[in-house]
Amino acid sequence: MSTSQGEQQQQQEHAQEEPLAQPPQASSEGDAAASHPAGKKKFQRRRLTTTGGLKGLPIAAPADELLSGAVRRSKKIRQDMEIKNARNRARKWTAERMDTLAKEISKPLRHILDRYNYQIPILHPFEATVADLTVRARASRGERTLQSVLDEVNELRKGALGVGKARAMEAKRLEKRAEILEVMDRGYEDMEFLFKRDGHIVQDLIEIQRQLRSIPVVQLHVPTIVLVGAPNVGKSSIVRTLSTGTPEVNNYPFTTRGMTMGHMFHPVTNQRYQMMDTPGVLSRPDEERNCMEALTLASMQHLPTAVIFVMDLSGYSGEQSTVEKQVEVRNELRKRFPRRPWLDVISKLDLPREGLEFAASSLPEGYLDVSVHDGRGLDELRTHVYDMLQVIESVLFPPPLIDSDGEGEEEGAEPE
Ligand SMILES: Nc1nc2c(ncn2[C@@H]2O[C@H](COP(=O)(O)OP(=O)(O)O)[C@@H](O)[C@H]2O)c(=O)[nH]1
Ligand SMILES: [Mg+2]
Repeated sequence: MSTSQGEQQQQQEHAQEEPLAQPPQASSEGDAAASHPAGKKKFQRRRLTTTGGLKGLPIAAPADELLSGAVRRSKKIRQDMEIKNARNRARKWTAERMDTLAKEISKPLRHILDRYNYQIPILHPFEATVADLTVRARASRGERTLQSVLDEVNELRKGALGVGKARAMEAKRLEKRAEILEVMDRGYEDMEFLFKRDGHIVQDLIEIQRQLRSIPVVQLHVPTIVLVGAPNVGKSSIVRTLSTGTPEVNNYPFTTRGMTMGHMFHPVTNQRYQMMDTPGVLSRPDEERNCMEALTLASMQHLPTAVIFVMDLSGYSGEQSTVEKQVEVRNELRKRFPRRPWLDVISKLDLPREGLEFAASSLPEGYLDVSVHDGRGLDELRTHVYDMLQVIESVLFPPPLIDSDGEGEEEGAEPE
């Protein structure tokens, strides 16, 4: 793909992202237990200090399997032949079958609801943000949110218990054996009707589970360098060039654009580290930023990362990424994250540069010029990356960025 085609496509993809209805929660300051859709409880449990919490969420069985399993198990219940009176025997039989039918449906649903209510509020703050973005992206497509799905699953569960109870009670009031057994049949019919009408909600839950579980797990113990910058400035190209081996592409459920994740090894210590490309950030207020930008901000806020900020002065990055706007974003983020190990890189050295008069006076000091096309500056960039690694090790690991209470470092709260 030519440079300009690639640019156009990326610009379009970026433009298609829906703006968020609310400002992205890029800050770890808020109480996630209170602000997350699934987090109703007032008291605060300790947040996880590791990632991977979303993978631990249970998976629901499809509605038809749930129903057929419950029917099968309830129908295994036989009549109690010790009871000689046919009416009493039928009453007990009906009550037991209806009770089992309802409980076999309610129990697994209850288990799932409990696990969600427990797990979501204590997710690692980065994963909490990603889960939130996933759910919000669904809502912006007019699909149900996680909380409304969980509420409706709970209604289905209560409905199933209601059917079982009502038919068991009815059987107790009837005198004739034949009528009692008819009530049992109607109980099974009611349950089938309930599932035909509302069973789709279980499918919705499975769909959300699939999305949440597909979210890539970021390794917190491996030092990570994130490449941040406007769209199209050459971030992914730098990750690919510096990586050892083929970089992975991480896919997030709320965007069609994958994020490149490369691995490198320190030449002397052989220490492994990660280089992560992030979605482009535009110069605009947080309220107008989309899910992708929120993801970038969350990775800077909540992950133990060093930052390479990439700018492209060639004028080939498109209208949203003029030199002026790129400098604005750079300065905004630097101010927000003053303590991050940080390196400014200017990419595409092989291309002519536009707006140099403006750029010359406003570019950050100490930036590095590189071109992945002709290789200039890459050795120097590698050396800087190794130096940053030492800084990440000493600055970001002891003391940890994310403390045991799960509150991230309040960057920007104090001057450097
Ligand atoms: N001429 C030139 N083009 C580059 C260079 N680095 C990246 N590009 C091109 O710029 C476009 C965007 O690059 P990409 O790495 O996808 O940018 P990202 O959106 O910031 O990840 C692609 O078409 C690249 O081929 C470079 O050093 N020189
Ligand atoms: Mg990219």
